[in-house]
Amino acid sequence: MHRGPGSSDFYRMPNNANTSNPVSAASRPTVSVLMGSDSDLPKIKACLETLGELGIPFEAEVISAHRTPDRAHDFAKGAEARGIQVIIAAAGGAAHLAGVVASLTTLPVIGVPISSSALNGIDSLYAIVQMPPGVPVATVGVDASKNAAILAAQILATADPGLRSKLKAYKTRMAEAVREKSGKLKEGLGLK
Ligand code: AIR
Repeated sequence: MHRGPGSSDFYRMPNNANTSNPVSAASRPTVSVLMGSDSDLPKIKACLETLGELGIPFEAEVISAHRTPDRAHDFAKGAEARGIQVIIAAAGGAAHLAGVVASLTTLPVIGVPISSSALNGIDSLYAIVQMPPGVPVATVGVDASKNAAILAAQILATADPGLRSKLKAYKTRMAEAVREKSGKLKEGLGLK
């Protein structure tokens, strides 16, 4: 059974008042953000915020490859038909969610290793990154959920010139911020 974007177990981020490109509540999600547990949410917030800032409609859901394997299967099988174009899957520990989902869809899957266990994310990273040939998961760094959002945006931008412009503007702002920091640092060290 596929759960549609309007059903109660899907979470749609509300409009972000801080962004110049608010996500319309009526927009159909193109990115799905999965997390293995609600305890992962603090590490995923940067991903959700970045998607919102870029004006990308998204959905978010807790699905565990181990605790809810049937839901993981149903989600992966139904995502493409619902219009999802990129899947971000975050999990900690024995983090098999991204790999399981990737095995069931041809949509690009981005894995986010979460540092939620005693092994501080090394286990999650290894569980996600070493996929067998034929079933890739694009793995970002441990807890690097912002990068997952940017990579998802870059994938979508290959067919979306408007989004490409937003990403170019984002990179320009980032470079300006670094230049500013460098100036302040030199000033602080008396190297001007
Ligand atoms: N997890 C949940 N099902 C499978 C896995 N690998 C992960 C979650 C979370 C960690 O287990 O992604 O990072 C602990 O989950 P919880 O719910 O016990 O806090």
